[in-house]
Amino acid sequence: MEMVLDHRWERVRLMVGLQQQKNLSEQASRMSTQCPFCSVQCKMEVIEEQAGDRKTFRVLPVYNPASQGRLCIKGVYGHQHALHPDRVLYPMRKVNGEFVRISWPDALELIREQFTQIQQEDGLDALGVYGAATVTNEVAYLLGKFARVALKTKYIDYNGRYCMSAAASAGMKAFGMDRGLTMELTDIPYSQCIILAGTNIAECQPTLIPYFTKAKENGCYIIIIDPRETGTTKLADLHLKVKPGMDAALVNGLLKVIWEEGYSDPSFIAERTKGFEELKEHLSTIDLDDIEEITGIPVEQIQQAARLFGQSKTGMVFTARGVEQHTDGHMIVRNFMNLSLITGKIGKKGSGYGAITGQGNGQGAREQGHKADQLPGYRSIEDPDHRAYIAKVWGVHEKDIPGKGVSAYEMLEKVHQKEITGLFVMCSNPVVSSPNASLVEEGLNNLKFLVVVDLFVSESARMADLILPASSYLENEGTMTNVEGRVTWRPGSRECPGEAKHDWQILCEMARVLGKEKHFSFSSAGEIFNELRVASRGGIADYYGITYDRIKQEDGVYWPCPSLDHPGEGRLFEKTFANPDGKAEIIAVANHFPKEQTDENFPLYLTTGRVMYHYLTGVQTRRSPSLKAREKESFLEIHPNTANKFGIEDAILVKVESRRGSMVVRSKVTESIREDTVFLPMHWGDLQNVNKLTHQELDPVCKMPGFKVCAVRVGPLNK
Ligand SMILES: Nc1nc2c(c(=O)[nH]1)N[C@H]1C(S)=C(S)[C@@H](COP(=O)(O)OP(=O)(O)OC[C@H]3O[C@@H](n4cnc5c(=O)[nH]c(N)nc54)[C@H](O)[C@@H]3O)O[C@H]1N2
Ligand SMILES: Nc1nc2c(c(=O)[nH]1)N[C@H]1C(S)=C(S)[C@@H](COP(=O)(O)OP(=O)(O)OC[C@H]3O[C@@H](n4cnc5c(=O)[nH]c(N)nc54)[C@H](O)[C@@H]3O)O[C@H]1N2
Ligand code: SF4
Ligand SMILES: [Mo]
Repeated sequence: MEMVLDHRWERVRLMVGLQQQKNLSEQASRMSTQCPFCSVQCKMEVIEEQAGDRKTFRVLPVYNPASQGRLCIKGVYGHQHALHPDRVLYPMRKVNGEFVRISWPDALELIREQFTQIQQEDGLDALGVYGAATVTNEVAYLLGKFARVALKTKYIDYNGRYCMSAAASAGMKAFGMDRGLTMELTDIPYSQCIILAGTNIAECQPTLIPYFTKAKENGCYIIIIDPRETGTTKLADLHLKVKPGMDAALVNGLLKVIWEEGYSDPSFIAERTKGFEELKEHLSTIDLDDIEEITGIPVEQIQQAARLFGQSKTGMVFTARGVEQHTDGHMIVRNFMNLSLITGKIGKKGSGYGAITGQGNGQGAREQGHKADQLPGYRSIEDPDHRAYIAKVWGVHEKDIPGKGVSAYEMLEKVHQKEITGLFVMCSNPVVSSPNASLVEEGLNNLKFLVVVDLFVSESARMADLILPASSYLENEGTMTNVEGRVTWRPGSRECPGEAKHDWQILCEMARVLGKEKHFSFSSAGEIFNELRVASRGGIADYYGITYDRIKQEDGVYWPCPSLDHPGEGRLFEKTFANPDGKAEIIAVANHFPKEQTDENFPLYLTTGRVMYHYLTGVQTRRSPSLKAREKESFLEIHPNTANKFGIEDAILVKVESRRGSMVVRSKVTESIREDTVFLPMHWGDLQNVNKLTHQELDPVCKMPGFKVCAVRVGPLNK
């Protein structure tokens, strides 16, 4: 087999495989766990050995159905942050600008006093809850319940709003169900043509790459849509280097060729879908030369891609944040879904649609009711029947469950406007990860009381009045739903350091001091999961048939799984879609242009994203010596012609400015990026916080920020 990739993960596997053969000393303690980072949720053992007076740690991969025994470099070094001396070990209160250690009872009393006072002065909705999709299903479930039952506030949302909300809302509308992958990973090698749009799997879910190389060995043709060359584009047979934000238009071109040249599937369209007539009419107004002009992709390449996908018997479309994090992300994703629908390439072996999830529990945390408009089981907080069902599970009156709140960024705007005056943040770093970060920082400064629950004093925790110490993946038991929609179980295999507590314990204790103990009397994650199962029963994301025992015995169980004897559904939509009439919804999508355009003052597009060695805002990976050494600082990817035009040499410090702010970063001059575009990774804070540049416009449907396009200018720092 010809290796088309720089298989960094392969070398890592080799390395850990060799380690595996070494004998373990008798004192070795083996911690069974899952990686704290991406959605593949690779399984591993972290082995702690005493060598004289030194402790050593090494990591062995363990087979699970998604990772198939692979680990990437982040997984291999994940324990370095979890065991780092910077871990927050005690509750810490800010006194005269300095953090001082306080006891748990004092911390809880402070929360009771401040939350009560804020709600008395400013109303119940003056408290906001900000969660994350890195927490377990149990914690996501409990956070939603905590906001509605213990705090009685309508304001709860989470960082997944910045992550997958466009794919989630598009899946719900088009298919009637939002499960990232509509197929199993093991279906990928059977696909004859794969489109990867705005997804950098080689750096973001590296252990999935072998599924794609296997498909290539089987003759699959891979088309990649990305403004940059990445680890993933090395897989491409055809790379469409699209102008950022112009994917909807590009897909209109593909759809037009597929329809006009007869590659659509008329019987699938007639029997399984609705809305095609509207799309057909829309396609008749699309002009391929226009599409070439606005997307930067030549007509011949559009035709080539459309013909290859159209003519293949099987085919898959995968998207990720590159096409979702736009001010029209919902509609862009809908257009990619149109591609699967008009060609009938979904619901059968070798075909399907995949919106690749990001965080470890990116899928599960968006189902358990910790979104502004949602109740557990993917239920709607506005549906009277759904409310009544959950009220019964929670033992409260339906009318006491608050209504719909607002999205993550809108909540932070309310903080800025002093409508929300107390904020509880669990497992997120919003001053680095939110768009228009300066406004967010200003807002957090205005708060009467900010509590941050974290492993470290992150950039956001630094601003808190109270920091609570959380447990890490090595310590905290619970379930995570992986990229495939498979529910996995991660044991807690280490004692919490210092006085750190599990997120669920912290929520239960806070509920107790707030007088809501009877609704939160859980003594283990497993007990919470059992309530979650019942709460999800009958909902779209039905976990009722999944138990800890089953997950352990079966190595994970797919949802939906409505009963104990149900096997769980790997491949979805084989016979019917989940919309009430069983049909998928096709929709006409306009040629979207990004909200912020370039001009004389800000002549370049900025797009943002990830690198292999760091994770999200970098709070964890910047504390891992082995990862940090591989990518020490942020960088600006810029094309040589563009660099030349703006007087920028390679590896010098440059200033990048947008209409909202500026940052300083080192240049990386490379032909791998379009001339009209520069790229910055998102993993650094403060002076290198890329979100000082990004804008606050949100998608009207799903409220996703437009992280992937804004207008900037660049120049040498010392001019
Ligand atoms: N190493 C690493 N892995 C991660 C993470 C991490 O931080 N680091 N984070 C995890 C999380 S939470 C997530 S959400 C996922 C994200 O996974 P991805 O979405 O794959 O990652 P990104 O780098 O944000 O964006 C993917 C690609 O989109 C391209 N892109 C930018 N603008 C456009 C555009 O307008 N159109 C198109 N077609 N492409 C565009 C970028 O060049 C980039 O290569 O990764 C997960 N895995
Ligand atoms: N410009 C730009 N901005 C982006 C993106 C982009 O592509 N471009 N991507 C967006 C995406 S996809 C995402 S997902 C967001 C992520 O944005 P954030 O949610 O801010 O990301 P993290 O860095 O994962 O922050 C998690 C914090 O929780 C802590 N933590 C880790 N594990 C635990 C735990 O078990 N319990 C508790 N209590 N704390 C824990 C970590 O130490 C860290 O401080 O960023 C978004 N922002
Ligand atoms: S970062 Fe993702 S691919 Fe890498 S080891 Fe962790 S879960 Fe696996
Ligand atoms: Mo994400």
